[in-house]
Amino acid sequence: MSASISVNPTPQQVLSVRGACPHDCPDTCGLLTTVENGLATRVQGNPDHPHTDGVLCAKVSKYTERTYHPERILTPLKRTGAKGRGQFTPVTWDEALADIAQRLQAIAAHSPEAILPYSYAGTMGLVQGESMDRRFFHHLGASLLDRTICASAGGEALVQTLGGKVGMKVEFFAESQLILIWGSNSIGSNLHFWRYAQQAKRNGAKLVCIDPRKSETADKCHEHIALRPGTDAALALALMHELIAHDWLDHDYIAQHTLGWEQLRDRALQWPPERAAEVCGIPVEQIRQLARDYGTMKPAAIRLNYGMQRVRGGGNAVRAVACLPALTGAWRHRAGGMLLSSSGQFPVQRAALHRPDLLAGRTPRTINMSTIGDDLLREASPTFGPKVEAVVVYNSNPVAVAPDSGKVVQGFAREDLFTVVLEHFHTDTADYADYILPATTQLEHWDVHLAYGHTDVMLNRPAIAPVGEARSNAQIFRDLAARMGLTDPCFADSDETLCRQAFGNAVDYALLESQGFATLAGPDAPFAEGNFPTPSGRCEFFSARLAAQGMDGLPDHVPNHELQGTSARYPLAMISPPARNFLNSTFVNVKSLRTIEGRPLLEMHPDDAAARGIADGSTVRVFNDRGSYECHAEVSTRARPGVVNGLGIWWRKLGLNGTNVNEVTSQALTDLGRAPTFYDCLVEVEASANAAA
Ligand SMILES: Nc1nc2c(c(=O)[nH]1)N[C@H]1C(S)=C(S)[C@@H](COP(=O)(O)OP(=O)(O)OC[C@H]3O[C@@H](n4cnc5c(=O)[nH]c(N)nc54)[C@H](O)[C@@H]3O)O[C@H]1N2
Ligand SMILES: Nc1nc2c(c(=O)[nH]1)N[C@H]1C(S)=C(S)[C@@H](COP(=O)(O)OP(=O)(O)OC[C@H]3O[C@@H](n4cnc5c(=O)[nH]c(N)nc54)[C@H](O)[C@@H]3O)O[C@H]1N2
Ligand code: SF4
Ligand SMILES: [Mo]
Repeated sequence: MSASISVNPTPQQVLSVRGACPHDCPDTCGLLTTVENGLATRVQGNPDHPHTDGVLCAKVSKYTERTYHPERILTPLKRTGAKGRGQFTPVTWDEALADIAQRLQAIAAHSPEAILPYSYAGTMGLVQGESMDRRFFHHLGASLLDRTICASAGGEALVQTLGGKVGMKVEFFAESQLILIWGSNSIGSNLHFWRYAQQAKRNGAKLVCIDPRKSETADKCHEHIALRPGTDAALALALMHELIAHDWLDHDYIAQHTLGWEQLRDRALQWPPERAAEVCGIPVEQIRQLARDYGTMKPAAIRLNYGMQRVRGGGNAVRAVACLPALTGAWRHRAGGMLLSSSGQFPVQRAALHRPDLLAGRTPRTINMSTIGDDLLREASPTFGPKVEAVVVYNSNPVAVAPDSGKVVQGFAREDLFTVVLEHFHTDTADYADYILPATTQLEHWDVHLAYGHTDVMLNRPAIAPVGEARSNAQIFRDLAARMGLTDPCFADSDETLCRQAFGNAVDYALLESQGFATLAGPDAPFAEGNFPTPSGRCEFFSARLAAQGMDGLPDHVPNHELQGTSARYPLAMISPPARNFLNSTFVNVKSLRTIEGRPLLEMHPDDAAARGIADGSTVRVFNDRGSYECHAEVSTRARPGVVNGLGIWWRKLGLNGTNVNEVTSQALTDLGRAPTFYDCLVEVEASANAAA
């Protein structure tokens, strides 16, 4: 391959520049951007990166459409209209930076914790996501943000059970005989794993999908187990019950490499398949068959994704599933075991990147990003601390993606809140900004990435010059630091220097530069001989650390906060999984992708629709005490009876009547990890009074 690489493409050249996909997706693909005369003309998958194999999803194949979008923000903007109206006027960088620096400094002088950074994984890059920004806010002594909105229930469950975000190498799923795809729509959200699963299928493997929704992935598996949302732990405990009853156990592995077997056995024996069938709402025979398959087909692998942990008992559910491979000794084989996230395997030098020493002994309060609605509305108090006076948002669109959006909107609409948003586009959140600062995209800046669905470090080189006056996030925080006169040399580190600091000597940077990726070393079957990164070195069925916090040391079924049968007013359980052509709320404004998605919709089983007189395609109102969401009904067996699927996450202003699905979701948190419970949500649905044609 002729990859001539240049950082500053000069005119009259055709270049092919290696990068990495920045999006919050397990696949972290290698990109190859064609640049002609300084313009990016095509973005393709890097054929030399094995996991990418030259293939991108539809979303990122459209990256030039997103990059050169006519609505791209090209200059700093200052608000001229009321908050939320989206009325702004262009200002110079000098004017914006001077005013922002002065406002933040004034707040920091009396109450640094009244400043709140708010960011997530709009880019997963370590430089544009967690480097200069952290240094800047640490220096100020701003509030810390608990970044829980996606994965912290499952993440905490893995830490407590396996010792970290660790698991199988994704490529070995191709050699499995049985694959359980559990709480994951792989075709939509983990395409490159699905390619390995397809290889396994061609080699004769059986694929089982465990998901309340009949997703595209469920369509392509041999079996689909459509359990009720929030009942996965009950299913996992019943599987354990059957493994015990039929002695499909690896006694030697259990004795040598696990902790708490006797207690777990007693717990599992309380879960005969009949009991779980009742809780999960599935046939008992399906559970028995699944247990037989899991107990007898080898090697057996589980691909969990985060879908199951967005309910009250999400942490326990992941813990219960994570016990299964140790019971059967599946870990002995490289094609056995499980994978939820591989991110804990990467030797990120976070102290070097974040520089927590800049806190200089201060311990600011921590605010949970999942309760931003309530927290922006809280007054000062001894328990909460000062009222939030300034929020700086980057790599996130909380007005669209955070739960209970009625509250979030109210919070961001506060006249006395100073809001700065670093963005590419006029998102729902940007509409509430006092200043919008134009940020570069992945094609325009340096970054370095870990992945949560494979084990390669990826380097991203800029392919084109910044569009308009855009600056990288790191540059913007560097500029703000300079305005404030911060002299620590760490505020002068360039983006490329930050790339090198992210892994220090733990990764061969020369290799990253020459081939665009570097594969982490590590055994093919990491837990074949135990060696779990837990305190005991074993797979911890029983977690002494949880017990010490007064929690259940064993996994259990923890029922949803909003349990069906307990509310006559809101009888339907709603889940809101991702739409295939959006990535969370990113890409909703890319017309070609929005056209494929069509319109905001709610999948509803024909029985539930008929009982409410709702016709396919009609406009409906989905509501509960928190709010009301308007969308189109899609009457379909993709939804199981009693459960509706509100596919996410539309921009409010591009949806119907300025609403999206998070109008109805709640700020209640999970059992572990302080995470949101998006899929633990009761609603009612009715034909909309506004039913337009
Ligand atoms: N195309 C696309 N890809 C994405 C995203 C996107 O928005 N669009 N989002 C990205 C992000 S941020 C993440 S975190 C990842 C992973 O994101 P995930 O949230 O894991 O998303 P999915 O892979 O769609 O899998 C979720 C599946 O879980 C199912 N589900 C819902 N409730 C339950 C339950 O209680 N039990 C079980 N067993 N299943 C349940 C849903 O129906 C859905 O099919 O995907 C990433 N990839
Ligand atoms: N109802 C419901 N709600 C959900 C979910 C669900 O399944 N159901 N999923 C949840 C999950 S898993 C997640 S991860 C969250 C995701 O929520 P967010 O992390 O907020 O993700 P996005 O909606 O993709 O918004 C990311 C924003 O970052 C911007 N961005 C991208 N790159 C850069 C950059 O380099 N610089 C700057 N300044 N900005 C950039 C993009 O333009 C985009 O507007 O949503 C959660 N919300
Ligand atoms: S969103 Fe995922 S599948 Fe699509 S290009 Fe990025 S990493 Fe690859
Ligand atoms: Mo996520």
